[in-house]
Amino acid sequence: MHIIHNPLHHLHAGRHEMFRGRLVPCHETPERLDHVMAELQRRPLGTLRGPDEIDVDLLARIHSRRYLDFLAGAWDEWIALDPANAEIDVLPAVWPVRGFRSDVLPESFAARIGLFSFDAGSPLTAGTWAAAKSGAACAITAAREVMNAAGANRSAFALTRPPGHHAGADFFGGYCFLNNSALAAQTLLDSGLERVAVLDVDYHHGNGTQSIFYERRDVLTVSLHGDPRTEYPFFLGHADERGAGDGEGFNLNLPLPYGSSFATWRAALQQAITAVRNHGAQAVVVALGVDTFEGDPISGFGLRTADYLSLGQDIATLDLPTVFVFEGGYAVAEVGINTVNVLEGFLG
Ligand code: SP5
Ligand code: ZN
Repeated sequence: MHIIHNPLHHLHAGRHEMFRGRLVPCHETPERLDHVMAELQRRPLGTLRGPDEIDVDLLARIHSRRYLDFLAGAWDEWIALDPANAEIDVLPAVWPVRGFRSDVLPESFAARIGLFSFDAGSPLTAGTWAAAKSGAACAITAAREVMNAAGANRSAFALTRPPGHHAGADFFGGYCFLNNSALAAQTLLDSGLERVAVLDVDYHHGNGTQSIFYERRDVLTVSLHGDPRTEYPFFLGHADERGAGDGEGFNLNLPLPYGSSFATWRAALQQAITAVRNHGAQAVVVALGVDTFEGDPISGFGLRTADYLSLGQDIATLDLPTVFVFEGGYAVAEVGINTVNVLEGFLG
């Protein structure tokens, strides 16, 4: 397996996220990725390297130009407002909801960061753009490796943060800025495939990925997640969202109740795998969050460490070129072993 890690990930290290009226320490920390790296040193599963240089034009295959321009310049704008801001993470506090205009780009920075986001839990820092861009390059590189490889080597892991599956074409949120899994899927298509699938096993619904591909039939999006009636991101991820226009029938949501066990979860995974197979996918991108773990501090499923081996084995039954992209998982001490268990189970 090709493992592409983001050497700049630590440049994104938010301090606080908004939770119940207070700023609390971020769950999405650099230590998460360090634990996966350490576990891969104990159990090497393949060659480890950094990403290729990529052109920002590739990001525009998925994201809007005005969003990319905003992200690239956001920190400088923040400092220009007040040099003392250098010590403070940026969090939005005002958003355009139903009935507001989103076509007019406001001059105000506070308004623009609201236009391009959907929560106050995803701090933007001095290094966010550099880290996210390098992370996106990891996902693109991983997809290219899978396309260039043959036989058993047709799998790759983009080991990167910040995560990506909540980020849409023109918004950030849920700790995500650039949609790494969507960029990997697009890269597979741009390299010659006609049908791919994104299988999202993170605890949270992959709202960004769903919205990016909602009206397309070349990318089947499938997500298993905590029921949005009670779980973040709340406003998307219901079972009746099946795609629209050309994409009708090409989105599958499998919401599961808070507290679901591995047995319940695994039955839903079988449904997801069947859907990927029926789509005729020529490759699959797995949005690999391990916040389904029973010990995760912000989630509510009951998967145990050994279950992640089975998860990987089940995905291997697809027998497809596979790009794994690291997403959530906040039980920091266990995130390495759980993630590497999936990859080891997959490799068999
Ligand atoms: C990629 C990913 O897994 N994103 C998840 C984003 C979830 N953000 C909202 C979580 C709010 C829970 N905060 C609980 C704090 C209790 N100490
Ligand atoms: Zn998650």
